[in-house]
Amino acid sequence: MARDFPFIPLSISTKYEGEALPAASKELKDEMLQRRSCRDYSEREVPESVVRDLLQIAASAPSGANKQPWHFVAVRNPEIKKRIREAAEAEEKLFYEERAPQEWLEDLAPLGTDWRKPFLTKAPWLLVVFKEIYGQDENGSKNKHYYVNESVGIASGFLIAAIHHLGLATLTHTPSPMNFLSEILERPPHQKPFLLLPLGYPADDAQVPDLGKKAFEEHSSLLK
Ligand code: IYR
Repeated sequence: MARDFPFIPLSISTKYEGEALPAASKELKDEMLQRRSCRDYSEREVPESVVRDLLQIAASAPSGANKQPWHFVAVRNPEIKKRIREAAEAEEKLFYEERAPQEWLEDLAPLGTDWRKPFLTKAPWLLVVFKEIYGQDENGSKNKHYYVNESVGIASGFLIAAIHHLGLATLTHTPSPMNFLSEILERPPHQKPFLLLPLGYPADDAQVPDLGKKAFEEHSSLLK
């Protein structure tokens, strides 16, 4: 096939043969099924190079027309984390005490959450994921982005899986509304807050709610 753009060989070769493949998938499954959203963090430092690697992994995700419609802001500065916590807790207080419908509050009850978000100052890093609703080059001209929510959701999944693989903890926190993140982090109008992820080691005494996942037949159908 004649192509107008350059192609290069795919640099993935067969990694597992025979029984090694099912053994590897089981090992990976067992590891991934240990992942939990964590709200209790240690103050132990996570090196900047680790955060850079994690964000490069997230930014390697597939995206619509390879537009990479995301921007990540990693916050370690205690003053900025404090401002984010105060703004998030103000929104959350309104959510829990006024905005949330009864059914939503009942659905959240098993999670044991409330408006207090100590993890926003305790975790050594806050990773803020922005979606870019359109692209903008240096001279200010706009270009289209495609499947933005899908793309940024996939990138966030890469990030969460990589964090877990390193034995670190995170949580997908979505204070609503979260425009305060654009103001505090001084982001341009084409970048909209998508997700807020604390990153750190879990606290030694961290606890998580005793929740289960759906059985295979409930979440998947295998047609043979
Ligand atoms: N944003 C609130 C409420 C909340 C909503 C959902 I959906 C959750 O899965 C968990 C919490 C909060 O962060 O507490």
